[in-house]
Amino acid sequence: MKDIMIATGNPNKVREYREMLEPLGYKVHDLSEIEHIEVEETGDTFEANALIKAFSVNRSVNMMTIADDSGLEITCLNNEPGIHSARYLAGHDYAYKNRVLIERVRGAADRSARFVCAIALVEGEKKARTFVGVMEGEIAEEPRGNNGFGYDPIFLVPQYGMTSAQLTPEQKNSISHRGQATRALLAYLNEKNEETA
Ligand code: ITT
Repeated sequence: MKDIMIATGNPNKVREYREMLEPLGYKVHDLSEIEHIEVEETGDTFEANALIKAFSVNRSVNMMTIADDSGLEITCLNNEPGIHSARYLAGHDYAYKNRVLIERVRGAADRSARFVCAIALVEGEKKARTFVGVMEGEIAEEPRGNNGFGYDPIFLVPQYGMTSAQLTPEQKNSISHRGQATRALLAYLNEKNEETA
């Protein structure tokens, strides 16, 4: 069994990583197993912040560690909320944040948006890599769906004609930014295992 620590305080991310990694034989660990570590996301890119999170946690555990920094970029809002997605309109719930974003996009000719996910894999103090996934879509006219989390109810996935909150977990993972970054990570890990076999 290959052990992997998911360095995130977001239980929805943990769930999605479990859905994707456990069927492949990974033993998924999360932060509930270790003492709380305060991490400041001071980077100005998704990749930089993912590395900060993964390095901070890897120092306290004896297994490979991944963290992801992710967010929603809306073209007509200069790619906001972007790396500030979790902190955007802090103190308000996502039902409110999603309504505000729909209002801000109302009337825009270009409703395009994308979810971005950078995964950092850290295997030691100097051993790190990042993997990025992007899912392109549009901001919906109204929030729809109860699956997923965060901005999923307002993110329209063109190939399904549904928001990512209307997709099943399997459908979302098969196309999502996090799913794509995870598959790139897995390809790297498989290649590495073959080399050392
Ligand atoms: P950690 O830093 O502890 O991992 P976080 O939720 O603060 O948890 P981020 O800083 O990476 O993580 O912020 C990501 C935010 O982007 C997240 O809170 C959601 O608002 C949004 N987001 C990312 N992936 C998403 C997805 O698959 N569906 C909906 N919203 C997503």
